[in-house]
Amino acid sequence: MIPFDDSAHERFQAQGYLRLGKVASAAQLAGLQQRIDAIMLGHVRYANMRLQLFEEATGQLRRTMGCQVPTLSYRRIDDLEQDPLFLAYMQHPVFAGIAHRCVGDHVSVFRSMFMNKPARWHQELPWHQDVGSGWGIDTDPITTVWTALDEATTANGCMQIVPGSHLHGVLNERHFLAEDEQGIYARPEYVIDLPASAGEAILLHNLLLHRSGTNPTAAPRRAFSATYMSAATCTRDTGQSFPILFGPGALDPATVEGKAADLVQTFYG
Ligand SMILES: O=C(O)CCC(=O)C(=O)O
Repeated sequence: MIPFDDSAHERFQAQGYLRLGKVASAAQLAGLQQRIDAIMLGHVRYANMRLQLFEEATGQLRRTMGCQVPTLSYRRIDDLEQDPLFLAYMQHPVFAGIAHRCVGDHVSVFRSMFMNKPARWHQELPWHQDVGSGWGIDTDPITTVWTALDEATTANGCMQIVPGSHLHGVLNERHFLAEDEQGIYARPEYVIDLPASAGEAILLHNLLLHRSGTNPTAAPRRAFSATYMSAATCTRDTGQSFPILFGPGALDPATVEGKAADLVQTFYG
């Protein structure tokens, strides 16, 4: 694990990403791996949790509220800050230090999101930045921690990034890059693979260009990402703020309750 000192902060600002090492203990990682599978299989249930299901019959992605089908093929799950194990991980002292330095004393989470590439997953995630007007919030966040829950390799669709691309600013308000923009900003010679071992955490600038490929292997490639931002950040339509991770009003894993229904009606991000 590397300390987030001045030199680490400078490297993050210059490159747009920083390997943080294995922040979770082996026991904590095993807990997160087991918990996410238990959520997908409906053994641990949250009524107001948004899941994205891949339906093999139609080849379409469909959102469900709460687990409606027990399967390890969910593509994405949001609202994980209501789960005590994921909340405790997001509040790890290493992340508290980073959030304090990059965001401030009062920090909320925009999305606490499981991203899955189930076994034999044939869809690519195109080049994008994690900002844009489509997110519907009044300030673009800049710090996301992405954690590999399984080893991510070139063979199973690890992330690819363009180091330094965050310095271009917002390239496309619609989140994904258009083809001509890819030809300018994500030329093959600019791209590096970002393999990671299970439990490894990587700090990503939200403006950093990233994508990931398919997973033709027989095992899933699971990951968890959390976006830390100022607690003052609100949705543009309703003025809704987001769950607090650090500072006054912060959620506590010992007392956290299921998320309120009115916080999951509209999808931001
Ligand atoms: O895990 C991946 O493949 C990509 C995740 C991603 O795009 C994100 O966390 O913003």
